[in-house]
Amino acid sequence: MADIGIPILLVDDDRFMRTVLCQTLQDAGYQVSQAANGKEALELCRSNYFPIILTDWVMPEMDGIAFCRAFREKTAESYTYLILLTSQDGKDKLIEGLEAGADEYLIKPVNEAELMVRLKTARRILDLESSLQKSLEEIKQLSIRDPLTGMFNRGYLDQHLPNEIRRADRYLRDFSLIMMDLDHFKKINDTWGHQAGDAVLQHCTRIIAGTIRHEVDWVARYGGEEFVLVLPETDQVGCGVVAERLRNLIASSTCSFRGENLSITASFGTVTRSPSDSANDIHADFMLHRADQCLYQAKESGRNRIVR
Ligand code: GH3
Ligand code: MG
Ligand code: MG
Ligand code: MG
Repeated sequence: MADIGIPILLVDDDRFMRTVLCQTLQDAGYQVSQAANGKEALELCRSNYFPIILTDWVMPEMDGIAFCRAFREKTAESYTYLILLTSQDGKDKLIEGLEAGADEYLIKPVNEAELMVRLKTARRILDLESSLQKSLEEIKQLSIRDPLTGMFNRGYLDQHLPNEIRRADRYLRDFSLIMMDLDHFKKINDTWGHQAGDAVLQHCTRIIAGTIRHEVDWVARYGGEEFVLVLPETDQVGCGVVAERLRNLIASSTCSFRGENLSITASFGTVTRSPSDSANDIHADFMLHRADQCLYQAKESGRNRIVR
């Protein structure tokens, strides 16, 4: 049975009808929920996702047509295949049902074999929809992530950093940003080759990922060997702790590449925005610029250090 576990919502005011259909669907392997009218069905759909809904037409409180209309008005993340079951025959009725948002229309008494093939069609469409969703999600990830490190890319940073800063400003929260740049990274490439450089970048990515708070913090690859860490709800002290932990972990670890243990250090520029700071700091460019200036000073004053 290929259908095992697919949730179906069965909506009908006729309890006998529901019992019979429910048994048929369960025998075919579907996981069936029931509602006695459109209103009850809408309520159930509020907290559950049903890929398929079979609904009667004539019902008290809210009929099948009103239900289809109300259901289609909601924005849904995934598609639901709606089948109207009814004894109302005729072209006009069919058009009205489909117009209201139904995908399919079955005349009562329901022929079991016909119901099964209609459900097969439903599953084909749902499968297509879910593979489209998956592709869209993959495309989205490709567009916001850097392929080498899996970190967010510059475009993502440009788009989301301003929102983060605005949110911190609105809720009167501290907000910190760390700009990190690997020291003499060019030397790694020149000495050991570009692939060694790539391995070092991945090594540093793992260290960063192990250091930040995953629920709120995030990090973007800003340039070749430059990273920006975004730390909401973090004051200057907290930011300093994160930067120092990172600096220390990177300096004390080695990246193994083809039998060699490669060492690297990194320099850091940090900037924290407190709620009492001037309005200028609200701008992402302003904060990035300040972090960049600090980073420059860290390089000038000997590298492998943090300047705030
Ligand atoms: P500094 O300490 O002043 O930062 O010196 P640096 O050598 O790290 O800085 P510089 O900006 O001169 O060199 C950065 C190098 O990073 C140059 C570039 O070829 C290399 N690079 C950028 N992106 C990648 C990448 O994806 N992979 C590898 N392997 N190297 C990269
Ligand atoms: Mg009815
Ligand atoms: Mg560098
Ligand atoms: Mg650089």
